[in-house]
Amino acid sequence: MNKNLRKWLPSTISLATLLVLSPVAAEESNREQARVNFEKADVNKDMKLDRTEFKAFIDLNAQLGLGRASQIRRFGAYDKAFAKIDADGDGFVTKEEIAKARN
Ligand SMILES: [Ca+2]
Ligand SMILES: [Ca+2]
Repeated sequence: MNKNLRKWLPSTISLATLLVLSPVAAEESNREQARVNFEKADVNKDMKLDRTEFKAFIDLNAQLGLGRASQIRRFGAYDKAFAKIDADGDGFVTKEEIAKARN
């Protein structure tokens, strides 16, 4: 029994590692997608999103099922989400503010 357990343990560990690691990899590609969407939505290329650009950003993310974008779109909660992410309240959201809001 113990012998078998010892034999199986390493593969159990690597499987567990895999299960833990794959969501991280998915998270990474989601971040990459969100970055691409940010640039698409940033029509005037000032590296920040106003309310109109932010709505486009959320819609792009929602299409890909990223984060909470689908919920924001479904409930039309763009303004609420914008206010939450716009930490300094200057009426624009930056990549940094989005990154912080995610944590
Ligand atoms: Ca912009
Ligand atoms: Ca801001």
